[in-house]
Amino acid sequence: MNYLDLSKEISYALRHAPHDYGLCLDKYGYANVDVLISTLREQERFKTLTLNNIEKMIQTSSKKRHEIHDGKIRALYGHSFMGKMVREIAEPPDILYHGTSHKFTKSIFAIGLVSMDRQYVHLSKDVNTAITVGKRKDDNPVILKIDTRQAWSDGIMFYLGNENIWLADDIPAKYISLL
Ligand code: HQG
Repeated sequence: MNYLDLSKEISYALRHAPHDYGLCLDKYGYANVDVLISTLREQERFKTLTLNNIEKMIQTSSKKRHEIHDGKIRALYGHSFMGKMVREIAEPPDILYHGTSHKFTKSIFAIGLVSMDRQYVHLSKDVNTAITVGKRKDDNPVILKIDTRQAWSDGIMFYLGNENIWLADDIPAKYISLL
């Protein structure tokens, strides 16, 4: 079993296209893992898929993207489908970071960070994580620093993603500076 392929497929199903996989997500983003397994088994490359494979894929992945509880599985971040999944509101660290492409910075400093195709803005706990995220878009990404302490005290909401990624509602430009 190729765990990278499995991770990508499960991320796609849970983040962007649950209905295509026969999944109905609850308001926290959880879906029945047995239904997911039986849908994925229809593909030749996943025809021997077991729950154990999925658990191993989650454990060995470089990023914690999914979690399983009581027979249900969800993606921890990255969602795009309509309607907002309920995430746990939490007070963020004083500073968070966002790695992105130089070509977006003008717009970000004009209108702030917006969630674009996803449900939430994604922020990184540390600079290294932000660099990794930004490199998906730009070989030499720009790293933005977010004054989350001020944003939180002004009422902007932040939510738990995983140990490295925080989720947030749109972040106005006044809280954003260049690192
Ligand atoms: C940009 C991956 C212009 C924003 C990563 C970003 C992450 C603006 C892009 C997770 C803008 C959206 C999410 C504005 C925001 N004007 N551009 N006003 N506001 N943007 O991919 O944060 O590997 O939806 O800077 O590692 O890059 O898939 O978000 O570049 O954790 O598990 O709009 O996805 O995780 O891009 O990445 P994305 P992201 P996985």
